[in-house]
Amino acid sequence: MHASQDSQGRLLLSGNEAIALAAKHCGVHLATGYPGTPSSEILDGFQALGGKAQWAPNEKVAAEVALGAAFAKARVMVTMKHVGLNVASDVLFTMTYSGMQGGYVLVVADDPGMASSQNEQDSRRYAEAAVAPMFEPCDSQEAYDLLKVAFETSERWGIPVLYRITTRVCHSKSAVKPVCSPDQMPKDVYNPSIQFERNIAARVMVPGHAKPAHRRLRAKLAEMEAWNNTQGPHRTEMRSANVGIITAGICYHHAREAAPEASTLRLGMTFPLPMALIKAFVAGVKRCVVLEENDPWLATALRAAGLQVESKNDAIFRFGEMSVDRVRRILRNDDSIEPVPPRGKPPELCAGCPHRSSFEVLKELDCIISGDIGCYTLAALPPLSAMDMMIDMGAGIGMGLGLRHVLPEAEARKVVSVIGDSTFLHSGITGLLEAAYNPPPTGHVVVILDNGTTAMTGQQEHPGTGRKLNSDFTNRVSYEALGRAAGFPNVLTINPIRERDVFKDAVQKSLAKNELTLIIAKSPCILAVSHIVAGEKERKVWESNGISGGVKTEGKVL
Ligand SMILES: Cc1ncc(C[n+]2csc(CCOP(=O)(O)OP(=O)(O)O)c2C)c(N)n1
Ligand code: SF4
Repeated sequence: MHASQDSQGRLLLSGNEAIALAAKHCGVHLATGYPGTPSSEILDGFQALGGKAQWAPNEKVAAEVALGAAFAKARVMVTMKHVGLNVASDVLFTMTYSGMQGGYVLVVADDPGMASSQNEQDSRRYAEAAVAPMFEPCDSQEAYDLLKVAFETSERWGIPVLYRITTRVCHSKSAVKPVCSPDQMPKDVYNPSIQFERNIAARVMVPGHAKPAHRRLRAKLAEMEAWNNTQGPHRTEMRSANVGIITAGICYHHAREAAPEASTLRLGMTFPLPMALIKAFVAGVKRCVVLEENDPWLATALRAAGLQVESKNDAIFRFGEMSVDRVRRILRNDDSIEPVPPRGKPPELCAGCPHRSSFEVLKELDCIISGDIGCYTLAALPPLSAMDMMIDMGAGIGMGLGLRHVLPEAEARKVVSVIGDSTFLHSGITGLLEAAYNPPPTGHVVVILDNGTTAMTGQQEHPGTGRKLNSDFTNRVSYEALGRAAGFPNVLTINPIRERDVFKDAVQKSLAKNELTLIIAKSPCILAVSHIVAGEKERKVWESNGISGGVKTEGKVL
């Protein structure tokens, strides 16, 4: 037994830790993804357990790397936050057609209430739109147990499976009894012979192949629904016949606490829905209430199937997380205004954060700042109030270019696009290409805030840090070389703290030119500085040993 297991063999794990352990016990060959709260710890956990885990530059690439591996019969897991699925959706919508020969589970972490996200979109809509089966664990034990069922479903139907978790499931800790100790492997672990077998018609999605693939997909869907009705991972708990609650995910636990006497149908697989099972449950109770966070997706589907169910008042409860108190209110049809929770202290940049200096300068120069997502988005809040827009990862460059194209010249000259290093590599590179391809008449100024890490989501490595998820050294991208290759005539690397005046002068002069300028504001995240500085020293040894073979950075070493 593992040291941290109790006398009954249980471990205290968060949902993310439970998924990492389940991935190990499911024999996952490769886990990949892009960081995003609340999903980020899954890959670190899997790697700590000895699994092969890696960060991709973005979610789409992660999903595609995993697909290639699954074409060779591997078991693969991809992790991301809900908005990451927007980025990966292009591959998702067609890999449900092509299918795969290995097991493919895409873990997507929704953030109802937007604890750390720019929206509270509902990933269940992706399952339906892309025709991908979806599982929704309600706690750490289910997060562990259902992953195996998800892989088996994927392999049985040759289809990618979405594994939807939410903030509370990801981060709450509860007891998990694994099938064996974390340092062992189950006896029945999936162990295929990894190999590539050519099947052009199944994998090259030209119309002639995609048309029959779409029909195959719909047929699979019907089969999966039949299976889900009779063998799906659901739990019907009949208590009082007066009230029944249909739910999934964390809402199940809220329902149990708020209404212990109510009967419950807890769905483990929410797409395709087990409609026959649901109909039988509805028929067995006098009043049936659907409990769900976010969109009224489940309630709408049940009503469309002709079922008379009650649901939350979406004018109130569509926004934010579900809670025990909210469930009580929903059950007693209480639509009164909710008390406003006390306002917490607003987040702020750390003392000594290099982003502070960059934004102070841009503010002093009265720039119009087209921003992006990362720690530096905090510059939008008082006292700096130095970011004018932020929508999605990578958008800062495109939005800045749009402003430059239409604003009167004097205003256009003030526009600067500011983007973090991880965000630039995630989806800013194409914005850089757009700038070079369609340069505005006044040119443009792009500032990459290179703090040597993905700070906002917990200091993950990325292709600009030159280290992999497991901290091994690897190739390191050169922003300077990228800028020049794209066609930027002016490329500068400046430390915005130590060379504040140089930085200010460079921005000022660049704004006055009708040219494209890329400024790399290079200074380490204060929380990661010891890791970065120590890494630079070790890297020199690594490179001098001739192991690199990669592109050496032209930037200053700090
Ligand atoms: C599509 C998408 N994926 C992931 C995230 C989560 N996320 C927000 S900002 C960010 C990266 C921040 O790193 P960086 O750009 O280097 O800025 P820093 O936080 O280091 O200042 C990530 C991964 C997101 N918001 N959207
Ligand atoms: S974690 Fe790093 S990048 Fe983020 S605010 Fe703190 S010092 Fe700045």
